[in-house]
Amino acid sequence: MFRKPITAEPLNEETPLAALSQAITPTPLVYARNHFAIPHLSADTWRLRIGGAVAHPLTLTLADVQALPNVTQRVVLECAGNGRLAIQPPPPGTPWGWGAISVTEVTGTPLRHVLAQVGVAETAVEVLFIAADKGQLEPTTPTIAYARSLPIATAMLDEVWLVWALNGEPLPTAHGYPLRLMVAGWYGMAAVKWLSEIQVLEEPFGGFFQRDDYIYRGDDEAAEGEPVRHIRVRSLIASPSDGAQVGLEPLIVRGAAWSGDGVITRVELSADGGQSWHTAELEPATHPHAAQRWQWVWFPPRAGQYTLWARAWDASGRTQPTAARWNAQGYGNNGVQSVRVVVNEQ
Ligand SMILES: Nc1nc2c(c(=O)[nH]1)N[C@H]1C(S)=C(S)[C@@H](COP(=O)(O)O)O[C@H]1N2
Ligand SMILES: [Mo]
Repeated sequence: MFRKPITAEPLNEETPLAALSQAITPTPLVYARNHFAIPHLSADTWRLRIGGAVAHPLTLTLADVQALPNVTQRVVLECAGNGRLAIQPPPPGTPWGWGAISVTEVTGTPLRHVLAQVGVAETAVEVLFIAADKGQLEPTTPTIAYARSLPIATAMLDEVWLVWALNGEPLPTAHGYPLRLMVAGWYGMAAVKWLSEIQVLEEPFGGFFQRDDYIYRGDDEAAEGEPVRHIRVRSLIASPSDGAQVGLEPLIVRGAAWSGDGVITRVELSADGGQSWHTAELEPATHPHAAQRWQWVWFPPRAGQYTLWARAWDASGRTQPTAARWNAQGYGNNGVQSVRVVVNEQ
């Protein structure tokens, strides 16, 4: 299996959907999503500066960060643009099919340990994360770094980590070496890679990737101008693959489902355009931030062409629309995926 190339510069590549039938996505198959060229940093010279509205600004080495209490968690990372290609006509943005999603085991320290060391001012409203990758949005515009903020209350949650390991190994260069942020349950834009500076802010951050990008406009489930945050409930079919040819015999349909608003409570499949839905066998939610795998045995009634649909429900009662969800930048489209299957007599 390989990652599927989407764009070369900057590097954007999808996880093959077949990999979602495994509990953990193997590191070489983890999708890569970049806005700029990938920076190559050395842990020896790298430092994390923490300043702004704090009592004691700090500069930490990687060893300093790794000396803090650490946790290993299984997490879904999904790009907010995942599924954009299914919106017709596709809105502007990286043309992602369905593979901008991975499930990995990350090791890091809750951010609040670092914030406790610097002493956050009572006037703080946000925490800003500035990365080492930089570039121009247009040939005539200034060079900017990738940077995103979190509300101060979010930054203090146990589910926000400074992460240095992926699947038990140091972060690969493409995934943020030596240190990245991980915000469980939020779309991937929040998981700032190649962290170089953390600033505690007394005013909300107005940078491009905060105020202009990653905003819902014209979305029927979000307020106008609402920031993109929690991952919308989604289920994807890992096998069969789209266009598969199968025999006229029982077929095990496998996939995974996840949500940023609660664990998955049910997955249903349809092979007849939504006329009938069948409940899949669902893995229990033993890792609350990971995906849950499911399977369903389909008995094709006769030879022919079929389209398989899967939809998930989460503990908050949310589910997926059968049609693609439109908004101006194509974020959070959790409309059901269609997988075409040809059933042959033999
Ligand atoms: N510094 C930096 N961090 C970043 C990005 C980026 O371009 N630069 N892309 C973000 C987006 S949109 C996503 S979906 C995830 C992808 O993480 P991955 O490439 O490790 O899968 O990283 C996020 N963090
Ligand atoms: Mo993303």
